[in-house]
Amino acid sequence: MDRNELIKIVSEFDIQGHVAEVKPLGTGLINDTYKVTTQENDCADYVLQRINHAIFQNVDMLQSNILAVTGHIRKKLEEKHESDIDRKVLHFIPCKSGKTYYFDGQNYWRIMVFIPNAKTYETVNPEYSYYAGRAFGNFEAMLADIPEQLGETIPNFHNMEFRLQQLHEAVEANAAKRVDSVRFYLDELESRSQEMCKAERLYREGKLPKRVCHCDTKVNNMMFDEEGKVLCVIDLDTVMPNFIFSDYGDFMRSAANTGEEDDKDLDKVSFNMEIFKAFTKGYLETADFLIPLEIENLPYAAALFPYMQTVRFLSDYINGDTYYKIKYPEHNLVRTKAQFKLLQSVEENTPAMLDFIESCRKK
Ligand code: GN1
Ligand code: MG
Repeated sequence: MDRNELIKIVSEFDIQGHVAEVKPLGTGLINDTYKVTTQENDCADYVLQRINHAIFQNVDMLQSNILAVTGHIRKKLEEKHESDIDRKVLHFIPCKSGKTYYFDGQNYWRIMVFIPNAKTYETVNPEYSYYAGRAFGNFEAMLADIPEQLGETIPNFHNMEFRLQQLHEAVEANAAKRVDSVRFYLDELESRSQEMCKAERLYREGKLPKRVCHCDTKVNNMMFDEEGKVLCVIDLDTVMPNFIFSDYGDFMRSAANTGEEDDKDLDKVSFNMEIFKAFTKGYLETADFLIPLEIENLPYAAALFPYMQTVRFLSDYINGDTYYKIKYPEHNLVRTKAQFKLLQSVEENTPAMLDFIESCRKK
């Protein structure tokens, strides 16, 4: 989309100032994100996003979830007399018709205020990871008493049984004729399927609760300030009721990987126990609502997410790359292999993880 078209879309919103520049921002795999710089020094800059409505099909639900969440967090921060609130919670600007998004006939757009002097990272050190753990525990704690009932913006998003069913359907259809080349991974995934669907079973048995979670806690979805403290959590599209394993597990998957999510060099991929320890410590300090079953299963969560992501990347590869943005033809296969390698490393570290969690609980 060219600059003038983007500026035209920005003009549909009630923003302050005049647009100087619109440039792509971030590395998300789903929505398209742009930074909108304004000409005036005393006006905020903005973030413009094209919502991927093939994936988020109910845009009204999506936006009302986000508004409920940001409104509730803002209220909590105000009650605590926090400073710098505008950098600690996202602020969406309505469009001129009053809606929280603009539909141009084809695409859905939204705008939020750009948070100044904040950074995102693709990797973090243990110190930042500790702050991140505290931030996600705190995020979930703040949302524990949200009065609105949030909708599932992507039905069954982190439902492992459902993701395996999708994989089975992909294999059955074999649309891109790739199934034969990935048998090894299919067998490896199958042999773990019972264990990995444990959360769904515990939920059905009434033992495991769902809570309001973020559900996309990749490390690059947090904004850090100049000192490495977390200002806020961004990318709120997937905030919905889920097991806390989602937030814990997806952060571990993205931050405690010594390699890249899509590393071609599998020797670089392994589970970083220092990041795990720092995050877990921070998380357990603020997530004071957790029940023992949730705490005991944090290592399960750390395995579940590379497992689920292997299933999702592999399904997309088999389907012929219809979901995730790819940079080259075999990208989803490379991602599959890297996530599977991470899973194996998590499995090797599980006894040590259990010991560490036990030691935190004794304190
Ligand atoms: C997607 O939008 P982004 O890039 O932050 C995906 C996550 C995956 C992640 C893998 C809505 O997140 O679930 O874990 O890619 N989001 C959606 O990198 O599917
Ligand atoms: Mg993102």
